[in-house]
Amino acid sequence: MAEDGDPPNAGPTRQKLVETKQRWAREGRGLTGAAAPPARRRLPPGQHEVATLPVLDLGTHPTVSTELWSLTVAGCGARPLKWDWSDLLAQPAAEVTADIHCVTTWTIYGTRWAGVSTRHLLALAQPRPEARFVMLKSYDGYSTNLPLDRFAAEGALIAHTFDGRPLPREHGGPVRLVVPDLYFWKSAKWLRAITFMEKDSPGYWELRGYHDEGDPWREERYR
Ligand SMILES: Nc1nc2c(c(=O)[nH]1)N[C@H]1C(S)=C(S)[C@@H](COP(=O)(O)O)O[C@H]1N2
Ligand SMILES: [Mo]
Repeated sequence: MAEDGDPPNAGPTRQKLVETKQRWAREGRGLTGAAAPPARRRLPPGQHEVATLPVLDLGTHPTVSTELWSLTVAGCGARPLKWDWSDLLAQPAAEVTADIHCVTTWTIYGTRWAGVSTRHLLALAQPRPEARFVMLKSYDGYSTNLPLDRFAAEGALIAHTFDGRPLPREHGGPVRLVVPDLYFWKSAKWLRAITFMEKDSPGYWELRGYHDEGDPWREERYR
């Protein structure tokens, strides 16, 4: 009865165990039915959750009325655009709900923004394919650079609304960028210009030791 290679004391007990296990295999015993590995954690490495959006900037909150605000878009052969407030409101509206991660280690879950998608802006401006980076410039003298594909990511907005209300001045109103996939310093408040670039060039914090790309999931805080 014993097959080749069976230990000499293999007997009826072991046979029963083998049959039971074969039945379990046929029945799929222990399978949860979960198709995918568990979703990745919500908090990027080194972050902690806060309940409300802090105010962080260089210390001056420029007063930019909606009458005086404008956004200039240029570079890399893009059709030069200059939007005033009514131009901005005339664009198709986009909304996003996103977790925001700041390099100073706070994270806030589920912030709600509305505005115009950067993809829509790109479709209008049509920079040449050589455009690989973007520089953002703000009314307080701030600037920040990011790769064009990060700027163009799903969920990236030129935002005029936060939490269902006009974006408050301290959070960059009337208009700021929101790029949820990168640390929040890439999301320029009081946005006034977007320039497409072939070659990368550092912005305010990037000149002062911050990472060039700033992906929170790769913990790209500093250079
Ligand atoms: N124009 C401008 N944009 C800015 C900054 C700034 O100083 N000036 N600070 C950046 C940093 S470091 C952070 S964390 C976020 C903070 O945005 P909040 O004040 O709305 O939370 O804005 C970013 N955008
Ligand atoms: Mo920040």
